[in-house]
Amino acid sequence: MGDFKVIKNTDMADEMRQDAIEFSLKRSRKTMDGANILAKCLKQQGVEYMFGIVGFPIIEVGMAAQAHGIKYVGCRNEQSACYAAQAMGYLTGKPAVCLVVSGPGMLHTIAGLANATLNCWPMICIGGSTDMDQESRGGFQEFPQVESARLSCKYASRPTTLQAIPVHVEKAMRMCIYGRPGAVYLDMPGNLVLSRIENESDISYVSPLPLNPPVSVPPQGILAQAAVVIKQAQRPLLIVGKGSAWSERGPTQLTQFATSTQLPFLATPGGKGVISDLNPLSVAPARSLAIKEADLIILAGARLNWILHFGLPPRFDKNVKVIQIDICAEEFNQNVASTVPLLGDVGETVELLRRELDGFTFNKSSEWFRKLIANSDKNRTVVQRMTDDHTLPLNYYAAYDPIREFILKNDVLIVNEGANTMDIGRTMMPNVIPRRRLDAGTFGTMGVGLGYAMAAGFYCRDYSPATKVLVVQGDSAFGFSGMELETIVRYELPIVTVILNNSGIYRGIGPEDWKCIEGDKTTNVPVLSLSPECRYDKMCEALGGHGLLVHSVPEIRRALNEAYNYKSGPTLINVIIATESERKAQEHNWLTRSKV
Ligand SMILES: Cc1ncc(C[n+]2csc(CCOP(=O)(O)OP(=O)(O)O)c2C)c(N)n1
Ligand SMILES: *[C@@H]1O[C@H](CO)[C@@H](O)[C@H](O)[C@H]1NC(C)=O
Ligand SMILES: *[C@@H]1O[C@H](CO)[C@@H](O)[C@H](O)[C@H]1NC(C)=O
Ligand SMILES: *[C@@H]1O[C@H](CO)[C@@H](O)[C@H](O)[C@H]1NC(C)=O
Ligand SMILES: *[C@@H]1O[C@H](CO)[C@@H](O)[C@H](O)[C@H]1NC(C)=O
Ligand SMILES: *[C@@H]1O[C@H](CO)[C@@H](O)[C@H](O)[C@H]1NC(C)=O
Ligand SMILES: [Mg+2]
Repeated sequence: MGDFKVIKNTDMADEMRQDAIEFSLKRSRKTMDGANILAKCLKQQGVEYMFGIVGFPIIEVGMAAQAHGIKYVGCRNEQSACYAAQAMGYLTGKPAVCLVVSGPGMLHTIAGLANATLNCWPMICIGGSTDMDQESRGGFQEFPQVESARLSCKYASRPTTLQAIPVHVEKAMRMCIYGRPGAVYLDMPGNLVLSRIENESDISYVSPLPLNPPVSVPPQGILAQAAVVIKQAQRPLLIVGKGSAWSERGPTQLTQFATSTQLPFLATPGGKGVISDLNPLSVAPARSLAIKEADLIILAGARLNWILHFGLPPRFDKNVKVIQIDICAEEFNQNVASTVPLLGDVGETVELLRRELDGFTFNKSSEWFRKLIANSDKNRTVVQRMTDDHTLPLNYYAAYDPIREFILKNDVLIVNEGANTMDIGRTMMPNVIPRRRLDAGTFGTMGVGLGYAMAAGFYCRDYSPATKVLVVQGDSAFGFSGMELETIVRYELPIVTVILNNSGIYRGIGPEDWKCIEGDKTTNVPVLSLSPECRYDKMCEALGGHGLLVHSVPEIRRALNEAYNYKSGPTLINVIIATESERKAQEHNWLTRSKV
């Protein structure tokens, strides 16, 4: 009797399962769920890439995204996914999406969102969240996500009905890419992901947003004022920032402007390559002198924040005039009064300014120019001396020499992070075209490297196949997201990572000294130290990639060539450098003071 009942129940369960499957198949033909409406809107609005980690309640969103033709990249940590999405937005000019789960997943993206917003890079983060009817009742991974995102984003919103999704997606696109770019957050409650609408005609889709933001330029009268100020300047300096790289025709127009005016220029880290670093008008090696003595700076899409020492004494002249060109009105008069504020697209504005200058050229035989060139040459001599010193373990400059040589011979997209590794890398690795350098940027964020590298890897694969991705990281920086090597292996990206290993943050201690540490390591190991026996190259091999351990300049040179012959995945080159290899002495230490 009992047995019969069990069998009967099983039959019934089977039947019900069959019914359920048929029902859902039938339903899915006619109806649309939130996940699919969201994916369809993202695709319509031009989203091409999605980086993320799935789980409750957004697995269906990831699946729907793939079904609608969006490329999905599964990462190992939400921070990296978020960094990858923003770098992709910067490289392609089209926002990418970072897809994450509720609560901790979403919170792991906050550092990345802040990074994108401070850095003015566009991206959309989509976070799943607790079902709305469980809110404030202790729902699974419940957290005030929209409020949490708001401080780190330009904009945050949550659709509450399926019909509202298209409007929220279009606005998310618009907010992250129009005006000054930044991050936006879109919250997707679990119940909305799964709920269905019987007839898709009840959804009004929004037509795709034009991805080239509207362009504005300053009035002619103000351009004329700027031209007068430029002609009067004795010691002018053009400073090219990341905004110039973002402006659609910025790189061409800035290069024309420099060529036609013959003004000496410097680039911020994000502005490197807008005008080639190899252009003879570059006075990068004389940066300190140039900013200290300039009587006029033309600030093209750069901010007077910490990277430019706030534009203030002692690094700048207290009477320096500023012709500022920016897309964001709120940025004018920040820290230093703008002598002439030029509000508009950087490239288009510079183009009008060039016409206004009507053939004016700065005198290349002037005392100012000669002084800058002499100072540049002097600095080059100092650097050359360190570069030529091949004593083992290598100093940073010597380790960078073969890397520089490689970059000059190839089209390379550089990812660079660390402290000394990045600061020295900025001067040792030239950029000849724009958007070929991704570094810890305005926020100084460690851990961005491999996420940026993934974006760079897919970007090169899909848009620029002849370009090679080269990551140069400090050993500490690598540690933040080293596990993403597995992601890079999984997607077979031929990314080469060079680790400049000094066994620590800024500096470490070598294996001999390490052995001498006695007693409790928590009290006796210096706070800057990392493990001196760490074989990061073996880690890459263990995950399915290729690993090389090198010590000398010829070994680095050989390793770089060998690495790019290994085309089906990542190579990690572990370069042992001196634990005490510091930067050359700086005249002003206030940006490096916490490092000494
Ligand atoms: C998210 C984050 N955590 C901590 C820091 C502080 N910090 C600045 S540089 C750095 C690491 C520098 O060491 P490494 O990457 O090995 O480069 P090195 O200077 O040794 O070449 C750290 C941890 C940071 N900038 N960002
Ligand atoms: C869906 O709605 C449209 C417009 O309201 C209507 O023409 C169509 O017949 C509906 N389809 C179904 C299957 O109900
Ligand atoms: C160039 O050299 C001068 C004088 O030695 C020094 O003060 C300055 O910091 C150097 N500039 C750069 C960019 O290294
Ligand atoms: C440029 O400057 C040099 C040095 O001051 C001067 O001799 C020369 O006449 C100037 N040339 C022009 C065209 O002003
Ligand atoms: C974000 O990442 C970019 C890319 O390197 C970096 O330049 C910037 O400093 C970072 N910004 C923040 C706010 O972390
Ligand atoms: C890192 O460098 C130190 C010396 O600076 C060395 O002792 C250690 O073995 C290196 N780690 C490796 C190879 O991963
Ligand atoms: Mg280090």
